[in-house]
Amino acid sequence: MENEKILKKTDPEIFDVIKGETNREHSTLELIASENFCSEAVLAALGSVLTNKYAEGLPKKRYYGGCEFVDIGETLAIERAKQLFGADHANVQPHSGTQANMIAYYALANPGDTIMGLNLSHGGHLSHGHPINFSGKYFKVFHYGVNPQTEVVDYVELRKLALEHKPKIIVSGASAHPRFLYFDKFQEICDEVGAFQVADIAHTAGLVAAGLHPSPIPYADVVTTTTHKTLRGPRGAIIMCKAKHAEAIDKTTFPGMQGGPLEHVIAAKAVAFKEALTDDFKAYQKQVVANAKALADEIAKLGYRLVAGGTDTHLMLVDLRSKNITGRDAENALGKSGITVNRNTIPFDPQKPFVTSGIRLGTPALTTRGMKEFEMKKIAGLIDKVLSNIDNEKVSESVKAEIKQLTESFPLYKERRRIYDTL
Ligand code: DSN
Repeated sequence: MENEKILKKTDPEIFDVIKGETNREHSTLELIASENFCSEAVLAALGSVLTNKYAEGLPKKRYYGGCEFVDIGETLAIERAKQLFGADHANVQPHSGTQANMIAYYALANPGDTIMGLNLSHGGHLSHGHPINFSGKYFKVFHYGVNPQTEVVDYVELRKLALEHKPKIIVSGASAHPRFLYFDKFQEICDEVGAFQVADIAHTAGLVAAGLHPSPIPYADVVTTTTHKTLRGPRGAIIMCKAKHAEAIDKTTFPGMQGGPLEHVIAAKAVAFKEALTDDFKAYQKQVVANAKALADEIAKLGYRLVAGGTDTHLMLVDLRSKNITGRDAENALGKSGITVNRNTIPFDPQKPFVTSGIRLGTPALTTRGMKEFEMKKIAGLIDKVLSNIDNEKVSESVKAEIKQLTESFPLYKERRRIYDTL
């Protein structure tokens, strides 16, 4: 309360930004698959004096004095990450998922070497070798894709391409692939062609930690993940690896790619990992997956085609072509009614990436609010109502009213909002 008062007095404009965003998060339905709502404990660590400290280096091996407390915080984060995923080694300093991937590539390969990653338009990620990203500029890239029939990663094509191009690294991982990825299959191919496997589990990390998605840890040389998606921690990333790569990963992180670590974020990562080690977190992840299945089933019943026929995970891709709507129009119409989604290319999309034929829906954030299968079915109906009546103000207003009821029944950051309202 005191902190908020001080902020309001010092900078009322930024106070209003934070208040507005808190209210937006509470009053809308967040279906962006890569977003979530972290706990008050995580927020408390983020907003702490740990932001003041320079701590280049690693715990007990720093280039600055006065690191006795941040050393404890960072060691807790490292040990908890290792325990959560069963990893040999963890570095908790990467500022973002893309930066974690950059560190992984530079630790294992040299600029100009060949890497392979999943095509962005088939569900990959910019940092998996897209030509406009550092990964596509500094490495020679060959992309693999999904099978046109099954729309899941085509391991046969991947093996063929890998044998042909002999990559130094094969990146396994995706940001829009609704079915399981099998890291053991990736590893077989890596072993055959002498490549390193870098698994990017940014999307599924929470599911992996809860044992609900195959883990890359026994196979991949290096595993990267963000900490703010299904893991429900602060915005940031970590890298895990086999013991033999520990030194290269640590040195490439600092001094190779980064300067001072963000110790306030690292402390918040430690808090999130502690939360993720509980049975409650496992139950939460189970519900995330159950909710995704319920939402996908209902969306399919309403006549939409789902890429890869459904989902094994927290997300799904909806092909809107049968309804004659583009992803861009759907994202805009849903947004106006209070349902936040992102447009997304579907495999072999005839539309440009700025327009797209699909939307991506994910359940981590709504599940954090306590919503279950019943609400997912209702939300599928609301999505269909909006998409079947684009530009119909009356329908949009009636959907908004239903969303208000729903969000009031599953309040978010209630105490925080109450305090903001009293100031
Ligand atoms: N932007 C993230 C996502 O939405 O999946 C990936 O970086």
